[in-house]
Amino acid sequence: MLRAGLTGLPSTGKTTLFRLLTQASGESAPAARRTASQVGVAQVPDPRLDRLTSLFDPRRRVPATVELSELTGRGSAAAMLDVSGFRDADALLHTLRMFRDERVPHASGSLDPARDARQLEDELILADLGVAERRVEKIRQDMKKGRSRELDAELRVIDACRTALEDGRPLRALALDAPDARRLRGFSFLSAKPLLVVLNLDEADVADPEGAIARAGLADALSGSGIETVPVCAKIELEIAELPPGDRAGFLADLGLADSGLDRVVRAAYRLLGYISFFTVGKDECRAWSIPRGTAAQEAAGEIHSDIARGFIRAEVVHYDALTARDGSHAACREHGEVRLEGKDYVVRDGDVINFRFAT
Ligand SMILES: Nc1nc2c(ncn2[C@@H]2O[C@H](COP(=O)(O)OP(=O)(O)OP(=O)(O)O)[C@@H](O)[C@H]2O)c(=O)[nH]1
Ligand SMILES: [Mg+2]
Repeated sequence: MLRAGLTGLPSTGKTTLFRLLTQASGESAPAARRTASQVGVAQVPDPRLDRLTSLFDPRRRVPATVELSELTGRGSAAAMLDVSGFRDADALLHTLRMFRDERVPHASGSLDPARDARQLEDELILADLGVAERRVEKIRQDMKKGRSRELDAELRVIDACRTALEDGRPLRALALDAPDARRLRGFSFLSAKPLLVVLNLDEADVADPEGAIARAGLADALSGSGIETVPVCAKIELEIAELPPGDRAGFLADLGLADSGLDRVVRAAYRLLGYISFFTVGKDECRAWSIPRGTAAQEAAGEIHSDIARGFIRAEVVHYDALTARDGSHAACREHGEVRLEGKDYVVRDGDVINFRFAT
Protein backbone atom coordinates (compact mmCIF):
# COMPACT_ATOMS: atom_id res chain seq x y z
CA MET A 1 0.00 0.00 0.00
CA LEU A 2 1.12 3.45 -0.86
CA ARG A 3 1.61 5.82 2.07
CA ALA A 4 1.55 9.58 1.78
CA GLY A 5 2.08 12.39 4.28
CA LEU A 6 -0.07 15.49 3.86
CA THR A 7 1.55 18.73 4.91
CA GLY A 8 1.28 22.47 4.36
CA LEU A 9 1.10 25.76 6.22
CA PRO A 10 -1.86 26.46 8.52
CA SER A 11 -5.17 27.26 6.79
CA THR A 12 -4.06 26.07 3.37
CA GLY A 13 -6.88 23.51 3.09
CA LYS A 14 -5.16 20.35 4.37
CA THR A 15 -8.13 19.03 6.31
CA THR A 16 -10.51 19.90 3.48
CA LEU A 17 -8.27 17.95 1.08
CA PHE A 18 -7.93 15.08 3.57
CA ARG A 19 -11.71 14.79 3.70
CA LEU A 20 -12.01 15.06 -0.08
CA LEU A 21 -9.55 12.20 -0.56
CA THR A 22 -10.63 9.91 2.27
CA GLN A 23 -14.33 10.80 2.06
CA ALA A 24 -14.11 11.11 5.83
CA SER A 25 -17.01 13.06 7.23
CA GLY A 26 -17.29 15.35 10.21
CA GLU A 27 -15.36 18.38 11.30
CA SER A 28 -11.66 18.34 12.05
CA ALA A 29 -10.81 18.18 15.73
CA PRO A 30 -10.93 21.52 17.58
CA ALA A 31 -7.54 23.16 18.12
CA ALA A 32 -7.16 22.23 21.78
CA ARG A 33 -7.66 18.53 21.13
CA ARG A 34 -5.38 18.27 18.15
CA THR A 35 -3.07 15.34 18.04
CA ALA A 36 0.09 15.27 15.99
CA SER A 37 -1.57 13.62 13.03
CA GLN A 38 -4.69 11.96 11.75
CA VAL A 39 -4.66 8.95 9.47
CA GLY A 40 -7.19 8.06 6.79
CA VAL A 41 -7.49 5.75 3.83
CA ALA A 42 -8.23 6.86 0.28
CA GLN A 43 -9.64 4.31 -2.16
CA VAL A 44 -7.97 4.37 -5.55
CA PRO A 45 -10.59 4.87 -8.26
CA ASP A 46 -10.10 2.43 -11.15
CA PRO A 47 -12.72 1.82 -13.83
CA ARG A 48 -10.97 -1.45 -14.71
CA LEU A 49 -11.80 -2.84 -11.27
CA ASP A 50 -15.41 -1.78 -11.80
CA ARG A 51 -15.51 -3.68 -15.10
CA LEU A 52 -13.95 -6.81 -13.59
CA THR A 53 -16.41 -6.64 -10.72
CA SER A 54 -19.34 -6.50 -13.09
CA LEU A 55 -17.97 -9.53 -15.00
CA PHE A 56 -17.17 -11.73 -11.99
CA ASP A 57 -19.90 -10.57 -9.62
CA PRO A 58 -17.77 -11.33 -6.55
CA ARG A 59 -18.89 -11.05 -2.92
CA ARG A 60 -16.32 -8.28 -2.36
CA ARG A 61 -14.84 -5.53 -4.49
CA VAL A 62 -11.59 -4.29 -2.93
CA PRO A 63 -9.88 -1.26 -4.46
CA ALA A 64 -6.22 -0.42 -3.92
CA THR A 65 -5.76 2.09 -1.13
CA VAL A 66 -3.53 4.98 -0.19
CA GLU A 67 -2.89 5.65 3.48
CA LEU A 68 -2.93 9.35 4.12
CA SER A 69 -1.54 11.01 7.25
CA GLU A 70 -2.30 14.64 7.90
CA LEU A 71 -0.03 16.59 10.17
CA THR A 72 -2.32 18.78 12.24
CA GLY A 73 -1.46 21.88 14.18
CA ARG A 74 1.65 23.80 13.26
CA GLY A 75 3.28 21.02 11.26
CA SER A 76 6.95 21.85 10.95
CA ALA A 77 9.21 19.43 9.11
CA ALA A 78 10.98 18.59 12.36
CA ALA A 79 7.63 17.41 13.70
CA MET A 80 7.22 15.19 10.63
CA LEU A 81 10.26 13.19 11.64
CA ASP A 82 8.42 12.17 14.80
CA VAL A 83 5.39 10.81 12.94
CA SER A 84 5.75 7.39 11.32
CA GLY A 85 3.16 8.26 8.64
CA PHE A 86 5.70 10.84 7.42
CA ARG A 87 8.98 9.12 8.18
CA ASP A 88 7.84 6.01 6.30
CA ALA A 89 5.83 7.84 3.64
CA ASP A 90 6.43 6.97 -0.02
CA ALA A 91 5.62 10.55 -0.96
CA LEU A 92 4.77 13.90 0.59
CA LEU A 93 1.73 15.91 -0.44
CA HIS A 94 2.13 19.63 0.00
CA THR A 95 -1.03 21.70 0.03
CA LEU A 96 -0.17 25.10 -1.33
CA ARG A 97 -2.69 27.86 -0.75
CA MET A 98 -3.55 29.72 -3.93
CA PHE A 99 -7.13 30.63 -3.12
CA ARG A 100 -8.00 34.20 -2.23
CA ASP A 101 -10.49 34.42 0.59
CA GLU A 102 -10.31 37.27 3.06
CA ARG A 103 -12.38 35.35 5.58
CA VAL A 104 -9.58 32.79 5.89
CA PRO A 105 -6.52 34.47 7.44
CA HIS A 106 -3.23 33.60 5.81
CA ALA A 107 -0.55 31.99 7.98
CA SER A 108 2.19 34.29 6.68
CA GLY A 109 0.05 37.39 6.35
CA SER A 110 -0.26 37.48 2.57
CA LEU A 111 -0.92 35.26 -0.40
CA ASP A 112 2.44 34.22 -1.88
CA PRO A 113 2.55 30.56 -2.96
CA ALA A 114 6.14 30.79 -4.25
CA ARG A 115 7.32 31.95 -0.83
CA ASP A 116 5.29 29.20 0.89
CA ALA A 117 6.70 26.51 -1.43
CA ARG A 118 10.23 27.68 -0.68
CA GLN A 119 9.48 27.73 3.04
CA LEU A 120 8.41 24.08 3.04
CA GLU A 121 11.45 23.10 1.01
CA ASP A 122 13.72 24.96 3.46
CA GLU A 123 12.09 23.22 6.42
CA LEU A 124 12.54 19.80 4.84
CA ILE A 125 16.16 20.59 4.05
CA LEU A 126 16.86 21.84 7.56
CA ALA A 127 15.32 18.75 9.18
CA ASP A 128 17.36 16.50 6.86
CA LEU A 129 20.55 18.42 7.60
CA GLY A 130 20.11 17.56 11.28
CA VAL A 131 19.66 13.88 10.39
CA ALA A 132 22.70 13.90 8.07
CA GLU A 133 24.94 15.58 10.64
CA ARG A 134 23.98 13.12 13.36
CA ARG A 135 24.61 10.25 10.96
CA VAL A 136 28.06 11.53 9.98
CA GLU A 137 28.95 11.73 13.69
CA LYS A 138 27.76 8.17 14.23
CA ILE A 139 29.73 6.82 11.26
CA ARG A 140 32.89 8.58 12.44
CA GLN A 141 32.52 6.90 15.84
CA ASP A 142 31.90 3.50 14.29
CA MET A 143 35.02 4.00 12.17
CA LYS A 144 37.13 4.31 15.29
CA LYS A 145 36.11 0.74 16.16
CA GLY A 146 36.94 -0.53 12.72
CA ARG A 147 36.64 0.56 9.11
CA SER A 148 34.83 -1.27 6.38
CA ARG A 149 34.12 -0.58 2.73
CA GLU A 150 30.45 -0.21 3.55
CA LEU A 151 31.12 2.43 6.20
CA ASP A 152 33.36 4.30 3.78
CA ALA A 153 30.68 4.18 1.11
CA GLU A 154 28.02 5.34 3.56
CA LEU A 155 30.13 8.24 4.75
CA ARG A 156 30.75 9.29 1.15
CA VAL A 157 27.06 9.33 0.23
CA ILE A 158 25.91 11.02 3.46
CA ASP A 159 28.61 13.66 2.95
CA ALA A 160 27.33 14.29 -0.56
CA CYS A 161 23.85 14.70 0.92
CA ARG A 162 25.10 17.11 3.53
CA THR A 163 26.80 19.24 0.89
CA ALA A 164 23.61 19.40 -1.20
CA LEU A 165 21.50 20.27 1.84
CA GLU A 166 23.94 23.00 2.93
CA ASP A 167 23.58 24.47 -0.56
CA GLY A 168 19.80 24.49 -0.09
CA ARG A 169 19.18 21.65 -2.53
CA PRO A 170 16.64 18.91 -1.72
CA LEU A 171 17.91 15.32 -1.85
CA ARG A 172 15.29 14.27 -4.41
CA ALA A 173 17.31 16.33 -6.92
CA LEU A 174 20.44 14.17 -6.41
CA ALA A 175 21.03 11.57 -9.09
CA LEU A 176 22.12 8.57 -7.00
CA ASP A 177 22.97 5.14 -8.33
CA ALA A 178 20.99 2.19 -6.96
CA PRO A 179 23.43 1.11 -4.21
CA ASP A 180 23.69 4.67 -2.90
CA ALA A 181 19.93 5.13 -3.03
CA ARG A 182 19.63 1.91 -0.99
CA ARG A 183 22.12 3.24 1.57
CA LEU A 184 19.94 6.31 2.09
CA ARG A 185 16.69 4.39 2.41
CA GLY A 186 17.07 3.76 6.13
CA PHE A 187 17.27 7.44 7.03
CA SER A 188 13.82 8.66 6.01
CA PHE A 189 15.18 11.87 4.54
CA LEU A 190 12.15 14.06 3.94
CA SER A 191 13.57 16.09 1.07
CA ALA A 192 14.44 12.83 -0.71
CA LYS A 193 10.79 11.83 -0.90
CA PRO A 194 8.89 12.48 -4.12
CA LEU A 195 6.75 15.58 -3.67
CA LEU A 196 3.23 16.08 -4.94
CA VAL A 197 2.33 19.76 -4.78
CA VAL A 198 -1.42 20.17 -4.48
CA LEU A 199 -2.30 23.61 -5.78
CA ASN A 200 -5.39 24.63 -3.85
CA LEU A 201 -6.65 27.07 -6.45
CA ASP A 202 -9.18 29.81 -6.31
CA GLU A 203 -12.47 28.88 -7.91
CA ALA A 204 -11.83 31.45 -10.62
CA ASP A 205 -8.51 29.82 -11.59
CA VAL A 206 -9.40 26.13 -11.66
CA ALA A 207 -9.93 26.03 -15.39
CA ASP A 208 -6.51 27.60 -16.01
CA PRO A 209 -3.94 26.23 -13.54
CA GLU A 210 -1.04 27.09 -15.88
CA GLY A 211 -2.01 30.75 -15.80
CA ALA A 212 -2.26 30.70 -12.01
CA ILE A 213 1.16 29.05 -11.74
CA ALA A 214 2.72 31.68 -13.99
CA ARG A 215 1.09 34.59 -12.15
CA ALA A 216 2.31 33.20 -8.80
CA GLY A 217 5.87 32.84 -10.13
CA LEU A 218 5.78 29.17 -9.20
CA ALA A 219 7.11 27.55 -12.37
CA ASP A 220 10.66 27.12 -11.04
CA ALA A 221 9.61 25.72 -7.68
CA LEU A 222 7.50 23.07 -9.43
CA SER A 223 9.93 22.04 -12.14
CA GLY A 224 12.51 20.05 -10.16
CA SER A 225 12.91 16.30 -10.52
CA GLY A 226 10.72 14.19 -8.26
CA ILE A 227 7.96 16.81 -8.22
CA GLU A 228 4.45 16.56 -9.66
CA THR A 229 1.65 19.06 -9.34
CA VAL A 230 -2.10 18.67 -9.29
CA PRO A 231 -4.65 21.48 -9.22
CA VAL A 232 -7.66 21.22 -6.92
CA CYS A 233 -10.31 23.50 -5.53
CA ALA A 234 -10.62 21.71 -2.23
CA LYS A 235 -13.56 23.50 -0.67
CA ILE A 236 -15.92 23.39 -3.64
CA GLU A 237 -14.80 19.93 -4.66
CA LEU A 238 -15.61 18.66 -1.16
CA GLU A 239 -19.07 20.19 -1.44
CA ILE A 240 -19.51 18.48 -4.80
CA ALA A 241 -18.23 15.16 -3.44
CA GLU A 242 -20.99 15.26 -0.84
CA LEU A 243 -23.72 15.53 -3.51
CA PRO A 244 -25.53 12.44 -4.84
CA PRO A 245 -23.17 10.61 -7.26
CA GLY A 246 -25.29 11.40 -10.33
CA ASP A 247 -25.06 15.16 -9.75
CA ARG A 248 -21.29 15.40 -9.34
CA ALA A 249 -20.02 15.26 -12.93
CA GLY A 250 -22.14 18.21 -14.03
CA PHE A 251 -20.91 20.48 -11.26
CA LEU A 252 -17.29 19.47 -11.87
CA ALA A 253 -17.69 20.17 -15.58
CA ASP A 254 -19.09 23.64 -14.75
CA LEU A 255 -15.85 24.34 -12.87
CA GLY A 256 -13.82 23.14 -15.86
CA LEU A 257 -12.79 19.85 -14.25
CA ALA A 258 -12.99 16.56 -16.12
CA ASP A 259 -13.01 14.27 -13.09
CA SER A 260 -12.98 14.19 -9.29
CA GLY A 261 -10.24 15.56 -7.03
CA LEU A 262 -9.64 12.04 -5.74
CA ASP A 263 -9.13 10.78 -9.32
CA ARG A 264 -6.70 13.54 -10.18
CA VAL A 265 -4.67 13.42 -6.98
CA VAL A 266 -4.32 9.63 -7.08
CA ARG A 267 -3.32 9.63 -10.75
CA ALA A 268 -0.70 12.32 -10.11
CA ALA A 269 0.66 10.34 -7.14
CA TYR A 270 0.91 7.15 -9.24
CA ARG A 271 2.67 9.10 -11.99
CA LEU A 272 5.06 10.64 -9.49
CA LEU A 273 5.93 7.29 -7.92
CA GLY A 274 5.79 5.18 -11.06
CA TYR A 275 3.10 2.91 -9.59
CA ILE A 276 1.00 0.48 -11.60
CA SER A 277 -1.90 -1.81 -10.73
CA PHE A 278 -2.51 -5.50 -11.11
CA PHE A 279 -5.68 -7.42 -10.30
CA THR A 280 -6.82 -10.63 -8.69
CA VAL A 281 -10.29 -11.90 -9.61
CA GLY A 282 -12.67 -14.61 -8.48
CA LYS A 283 -16.10 -15.37 -7.07
CA ASP A 284 -14.95 -14.32 -3.63
CA GLU A 285 -13.34 -11.01 -4.43
CA CYS A 286 -12.07 -8.79 -7.22
CA ARG A 287 -9.21 -6.73 -6.03
CA ALA A 288 -6.73 -4.11 -7.27
CA TRP A 289 -3.16 -4.00 -5.97
CA SER A 290 -0.57 -1.32 -6.53
CA ILE A 291 3.14 -1.88 -6.98
CA PRO A 292 6.08 0.12 -8.30
CA ARG A 293 6.64 -0.32 -12.04
CA GLY A 294 9.34 -2.95 -12.56
CA THR A 295 8.24 -5.22 -9.68
CA ALA A 296 8.85 -8.93 -10.27
CA ALA A 297 6.05 -11.50 -9.89
CA GLN A 298 7.35 -13.01 -6.66
CA GLU A 299 7.59 -9.63 -4.99
CA ALA A 300 4.13 -8.69 -6.27
CA ALA A 301 2.83 -11.91 -4.68
CA GLY A 302 4.28 -10.71 -1.38
CA GLU A 303 2.02 -7.68 -1.61
CA ILE A 304 -0.90 -10.11 -1.13
CA HIS A 305 0.70 -12.34 1.49
CA SER A 306 4.26 -13.23 2.47
CA ASP A 307 3.27 -16.94 2.33
CA ILE A 308 2.38 -16.60 -1.34
CA ALA A 309 5.76 -15.03 -2.08
CA ARG A 310 7.59 -17.69 -0.07
CA GLY A 311 5.77 -20.64 -1.66
CA PHE A 312 5.69 -19.04 -5.12
CA ILE A 313 5.47 -21.59 -7.93
CA ARG A 314 4.05 -19.78 -10.95
CA ALA A 315 2.01 -16.73 -11.86
CA GLU A 316 -0.88 -17.39 -14.21
CA VAL A 317 -1.20 -14.11 -16.08
CA VAL A 318 -3.74 -12.73 -18.51
CA HIS A 319 -3.99 -9.06 -19.38
CA TYR A 320 -7.08 -7.06 -18.46
CA ASP A 321 -7.63 -6.15 -22.13
CA ALA A 322 -7.65 -9.79 -23.25
CA LEU A 323 -9.77 -10.99 -20.35
CA THR A 324 -12.42 -8.31 -20.71
CA ALA A 325 -12.49 -8.75 -24.50
CA ARG A 326 -13.58 -12.35 -23.76
CA ASP A 327 -16.10 -11.30 -21.13
CA GLY A 328 -14.02 -12.54 -18.22
CA SER A 329 -13.67 -16.11 -19.49
CA HIS A 330 -10.30 -17.55 -18.52
CA ALA A 331 -11.20 -20.67 -20.53
CA ALA A 332 -11.66 -18.65 -23.72
CA CYS A 333 -8.41 -16.76 -23.07
CA ARG A 334 -6.60 -20.05 -22.53
CA GLU A 335 -7.95 -21.40 -25.81
CA HIS A 336 -6.51 -18.39 -27.60
CA GLY A 337 -3.14 -18.63 -25.87
CA GLU A 338 -3.68 -15.44 -23.88
CA VAL A 339 -3.03 -16.97 -20.46
CA ARG A 340 0.68 -17.30 -19.71
CA LEU A 341 2.51 -19.13 -16.97
CA GLU A 342 5.27 -16.86 -15.71
CA GLY A 343 8.12 -17.43 -13.27
CA LYS A 344 9.20 -15.40 -10.25
CA ASP A 345 11.28 -12.93 -12.26
CA TYR A 346 8.48 -11.96 -14.63
CA VAL A 347 8.02 -8.18 -14.53
CA VAL A 348 4.37 -7.44 -13.80
CA ARG A 349 2.63 -5.12 -16.26
CA ASP A 350 -0.03 -2.55 -15.54
CA GLY A 351 -3.40 -4.28 -15.96
CA ASP A 352 -2.20 -7.87 -15.49
CA VAL A 353 -4.81 -10.14 -13.95
CA ILE A 354 -2.85 -12.69 -11.94
CA ASN A 355 -3.56 -15.98 -10.25
CA PHE A 356 -0.58 -16.97 -8.11
CA ARG A 357 0.12 -20.65 -7.69
CA PHE A 358 1.99 -21.37 -4.53
CA ALA A 359 2.88 -24.22 -2.18
CA THR A 360 2.02 -23.92 1.49
N1 LIG B 1 -12.26 29.81 -0.51
C1 LIG B 1 -11.67 28.65 -0.21
N2 LIG B 1 -11.55 28.33 1.05
C2 LIG B 1 -10.96 27.15 1.35
C3 LIG B 1 -10.47 26.27 0.35
N3 LIG B 1 -9.94 25.20 0.95
C4 LIG B 1 -10.09 25.40 2.27
N4 LIG B 1 -10.71 26.57 2.52
C5 LIG B 1 -11.10 27.13 3.80
O1 LIG B 1 -9.95 27.45 4.55
C6 LIG B 1 -10.16 27.19 5.94
C7 LIG B 1 -9.10 26.24 6.42
O2 LIG B 1 -9.27 24.99 5.76
P1 LIG B 1 -8.69 23.64 6.37
O3 LIG B 1 -8.97 22.57 5.40
O4 LIG B 1 -9.16 23.46 7.77
O5 LIG B 1 -7.15 24.02 6.36
P2 LIG B 1 -5.97 23.34 7.19
O6 LIG B 1 -4.75 23.55 6.37
O7 LIG B 1 -6.33 21.96 7.57
O8 LIG B 1 -5.95 24.29 8.44
P3 LIG B 1 -5.22 24.01 9.85
O9 LIG B 1 -5.31 22.54 10.13
O10 LIG B 1 -5.99 24.86 10.80
O11 LIG B 1 -3.83 24.51 9.68
C8 LIG B 1 -11.56 26.59 6.05
O12 LIG B 1 -12.43 27.65 6.42
C9 LIG B 1 -11.85 26.13 4.65
O13 LIG B 1 -13.22 26.14 4.36
C10 LIG B 1 -10.63 26.66 -1.01
O14 LIG B 1 -10.26 25.94 -1.94
N5 LIG B 1 -11.23 27.87 -1.23
MG1 LIG C 1 -6.27 20.91 9.38
